[in-house]
Amino acid sequence: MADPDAVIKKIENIEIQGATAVARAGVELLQEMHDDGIHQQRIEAVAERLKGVRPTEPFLFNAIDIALSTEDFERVLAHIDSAQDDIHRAAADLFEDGDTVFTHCHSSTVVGTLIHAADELDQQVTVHNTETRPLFQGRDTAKELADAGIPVKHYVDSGARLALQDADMVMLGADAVTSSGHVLNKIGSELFAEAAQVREIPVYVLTDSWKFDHRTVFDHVEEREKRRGSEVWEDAPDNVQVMNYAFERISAEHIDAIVSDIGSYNPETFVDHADRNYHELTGTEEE
Ligand code: RUB
Repeated sequence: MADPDAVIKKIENIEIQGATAVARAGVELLQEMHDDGIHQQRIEAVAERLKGVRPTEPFLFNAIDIALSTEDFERVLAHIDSAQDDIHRAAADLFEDGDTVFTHCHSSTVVGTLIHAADELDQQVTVHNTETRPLFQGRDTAKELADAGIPVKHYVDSGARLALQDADMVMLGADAVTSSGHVLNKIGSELFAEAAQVREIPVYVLTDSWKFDHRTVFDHVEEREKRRGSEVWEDAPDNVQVMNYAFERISAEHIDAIVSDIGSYNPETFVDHADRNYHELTGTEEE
């Protein structure tokens, strides 16, 4: 069985990175504990610790809740995989051969969609992406796309204006979708979405419907992870407070469509469907 402390550490240090990979790793760990006959109380304690590691990850919370309440870990893992396939297919309709797609950070959903389009549909796009300070997740995006034969132009974060110049669309992942249809994603996402809107470039968010954060239904403020300042500046002077917010909110008004395993919708309609879907899956009442 994997060591729970080691898995939690990897998630905390962003060695296991991106909402989908984090949810998958969390459920796989609990499944192993369950299969090894570990006492339920201990499993629940690890589940609570997992939920606390990256507070802006409702996919992890939802996947854990559904897995524990149904004890059907395989079904949850199967959902994660099949939802990715569904999103890849739905999102590939958004671009045409020869388009340029701008993306930020590392979303396995966006990367998977671009590779699916190139491999399965022979749609060749060029990708403009940002390096994504402070942890450079954009390099993973660039490497994975380049390995798949997709041409990439890689920009420093502040070069996004230039990167957007020839872009046909912005394609972003999501960590959370709130009840108002806002999306939380890597810091910088709203800046790029706003800049895209000024240039009339459409903004698409690709997400598993289980990233809907039902805790925001009564207008609770969704939690926004703030990470240690040393990731940005290791030896910053004592009186400099380094503000290392991991995520920011892309306002629903800057999003043209949310493309998900349950369909492509405007943010408001997506929320209706995702909320209903969650309550059907968990057997809980809609608020
Ligand atoms: C990752 C990030 C990704 C989303 C979606 O931030 O913002 O866009 O998690 O990823 P971090 P995916 O590097 O802080 O985890 O599409 O793989 O679920």
